[in-house]
Amino acid sequence: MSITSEISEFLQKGRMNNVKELVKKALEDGVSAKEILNEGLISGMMVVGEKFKNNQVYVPEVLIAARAMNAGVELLKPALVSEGVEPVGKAVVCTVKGDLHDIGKNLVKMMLEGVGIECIDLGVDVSGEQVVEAVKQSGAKVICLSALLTTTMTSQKEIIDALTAAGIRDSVRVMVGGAPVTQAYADEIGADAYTPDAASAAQKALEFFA
Ligand code: B1M
Repeated sequence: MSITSEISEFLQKGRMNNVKELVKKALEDGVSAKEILNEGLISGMMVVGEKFKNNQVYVPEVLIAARAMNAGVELLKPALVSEGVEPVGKAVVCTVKGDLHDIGKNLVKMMLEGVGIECIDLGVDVSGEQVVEAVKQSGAKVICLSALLTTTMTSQKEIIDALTAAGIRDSVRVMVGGAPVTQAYADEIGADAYTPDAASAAQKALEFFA
């Protein structure tokens, strides 16, 4: 088995220390940071994301895999910068105004990062003005809005309205999600995409950057 496949396997099992050791070893052996990232870390995270989507693994497994992934990425960062590997693109991620649930939002962020998308995480209880400001400052092209309450789904529309009012609606793709959100609701509020889970969100975001 190649060292990148081993990294992928350990990542899927959430074995952070093994991932760190093997990432260091791969770098020492002259494997490029890009290859370690794509063939090891990202490919492992894609497997976890797919299993999560199919209910073969659950939130804790995703969180420990993501922790292993983040540890591996940290070690790769200096080499990635010197190899000139650009992130796929930038996305703003947040839980909308009035809503404090952040577990799903964090999973979305991790999955996006897992496929190479740089995330600007605005946290929870985020207003349209904050999103507009973040988009202007970062140049992000994708926005992921999480809402877990029927009472806060409307904040997703308010954020889309704020983007329109600021004249930047057409320069971004707005993705919505969260337990009470549906495709029909996404269509109604003029979102560009609805995805039911974090893995699909990452896949959809990749399409928007293609
Ligand atoms: Co709250 N809560 N909660 N809660 N909570 C729910 C959501 C609820 C369904 C529980 C219930 O009554 N059965 C209910 C909402 C009812 C409704 O509106 N229909 C509810 C309520 C009522 C409340 C309070 C109002 C309770 C109160 O104070 N009376 C209060 C509100 C606080 C607020 O936000 N202002 C409240 C508070 C809390 C806690 C703080 C205690 C805690 C949150 C802790 C935290 O997040 N740090 C909490 C929790 C944990 C839950 C439940 C139990 C679990 C939510 C969760 O994390 N699920 C939840 C019941 C439930 O869902 N079964 C409940 C796991 C997570 C991985 O799933 O977030 O759905 P989820 O994310 C999924 C997808 O939805 C999708 O990807 C993820 C999986 O891949 N996804 C996206 C999510 N965001 C996305 C964005 C995207 C794409 C996909 O963008 C593109």
